[in-house]
Amino acid sequence: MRRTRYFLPTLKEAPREAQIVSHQLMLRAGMIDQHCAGIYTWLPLGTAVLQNIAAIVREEQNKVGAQEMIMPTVQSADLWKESGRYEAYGEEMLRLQDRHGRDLLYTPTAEEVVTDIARNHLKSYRDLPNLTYQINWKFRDEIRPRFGVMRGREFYMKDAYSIDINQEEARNSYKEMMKAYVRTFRRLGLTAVPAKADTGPIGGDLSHEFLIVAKTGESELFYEERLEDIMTRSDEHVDVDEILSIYAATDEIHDEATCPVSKENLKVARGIEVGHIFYFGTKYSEALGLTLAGPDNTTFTPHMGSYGIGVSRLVAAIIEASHDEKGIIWPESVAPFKIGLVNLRASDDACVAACEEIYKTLINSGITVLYDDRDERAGVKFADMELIGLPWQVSVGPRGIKNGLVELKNRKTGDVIELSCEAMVIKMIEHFYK
Ligand code: P5A
Repeated sequence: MRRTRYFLPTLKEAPREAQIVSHQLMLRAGMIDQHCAGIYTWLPLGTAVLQNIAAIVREEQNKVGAQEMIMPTVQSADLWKESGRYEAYGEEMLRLQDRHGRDLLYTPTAEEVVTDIARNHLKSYRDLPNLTYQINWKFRDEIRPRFGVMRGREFYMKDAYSIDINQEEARNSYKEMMKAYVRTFRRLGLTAVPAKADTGPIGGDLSHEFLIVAKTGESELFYEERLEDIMTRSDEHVDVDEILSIYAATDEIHDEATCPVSKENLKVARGIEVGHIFYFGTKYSEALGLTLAGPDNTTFTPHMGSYGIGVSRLVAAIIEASHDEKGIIWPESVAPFKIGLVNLRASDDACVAACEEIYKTLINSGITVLYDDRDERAGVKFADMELIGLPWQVSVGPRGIKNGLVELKNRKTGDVIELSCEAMVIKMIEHFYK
C-alpha cells in the first residue's frame, strides 16, 4: 500500500479524553474514530489489525473442531423472555421495537439463540457433541464506557458454544476450548493468565477468565509465577490438566486465608480480561426445553458451555502490553503491514527507483508493505513509522543507495543494519517463510 493512497490520519498529540496509552496510541495511529460514547469506526489500519487477530482466533477455533456460523445481531425478545434474561440483564441490554411494536434487542451474547437452534435441529445423542462459534458484534450499554475499545458499548467478540451429552463430556469440551485459548494467546504474543472466576450474568459453576498482565488492567489477579512460562511456551502442545493444577484467581475468588500458594511464589498483578469461558450445565437447555433422545428410548437435557474472546479489546490489550514512548510495537502475527518502506528523499530519482523495485519485489513475495512515498521530511516519516509500530522498517536514502545499500530496522529491538537491497529482500523472505 502506498502511503499517498492510504487513509491513515495520524495525529501528533493524543486527544485529551484518552486516559490510557492504548487509547491514546490507537487515536494517534489513525486506527479508530469515535462515533459516540463507546462506539467507534475502525479505520483501515485498525481494521487490518482487528481482522488479523480474528483470523488467528478463527484458525485456533477450527483446529479444535468448532464450526463457524453467523447469528443475528438483532434478536427477538421472546426467546430472552423464555430464558428469564430479558428482565435479568437489566440496563445493559439495548432494547428496540420494530414497526409492529414487537420487542427486539441488540445481542449482548447468544446463549439463547444457540439453544434455540439446537432445539430446532438436534434430535438425539448421536448429534452430539455440537460445537459452534461466531465472530460478531455485540452491544452492552455499559454505564461507563471508557478507555476506547477496551470497554466499548459496541464490541467485537468471538463467542463459542458447546452442547454435550453429560457433565463429563461437557468438561472435555471446556478443556478443548481452553487448549484453543492457550494457543491463540501464544500466537498473539501475549502472556495470558487463566484465572478461576465468577460467572456473573452468564451463570454456571465452572469458569475461567484469561487476563493479560498490564498495569492498566481493571481486575486484580493472584497466580503462581510458573504459570507465565507455561502460557508462553512456543509449541503447539498444551497440557490443560497441568495448567488447571496451577493456582490463579481473580480478586472476586481469591482468599488469602485459603490460598494454597506460599507468599514467595504468589504473584499479584493487574490484568485485562480478554477471554472468559463458562460451563453452566443445563441452565439454558432446561429453561428453553432442549431435550434430546438418549439411547434406549430415554430423553435427556444436554450440558452446555460458552466461551468468549474480546477480539476488539485484544487490539487495545496488545498495545498495553507492547509499546514504547514512540508508539506501538506490533507482534508480527497481527501487524497491519509486516514492513514499512521509507523513501527518505521523494525528489531523488535513484531513491524512487530503488523503492519502487523493493516495493514490487516484496509484494510479489506475499509480504505486506506500507510504502511511505510522501513528499515529507524524513523526521515526519520516521515518527509516523515508529508510531504505527510495523515490525520492520526499510529506509532508502540518497547516500546509501549510491552504493546500493539500504537500512533495515527492527522496531522491537531497535537494531539497525545496513545491507544491499537484494540481501534485505532475501532476509525478509527467509524471515517470514522460515
Ligand atoms: C462467553 C461467550 C460472555 O459473554 N457468552 C458468550 C459469554 N462472556 S463475557 O465475559 O461477558 O464476554 C466475553 C469477552 O468479551 C469481552 N468484553 C468486552 N470487550 C469490550 N468492551 C466491552 N464492553 C466488553 N464486555 C466484554 C471481554 O474480553 C470478555 O472476556
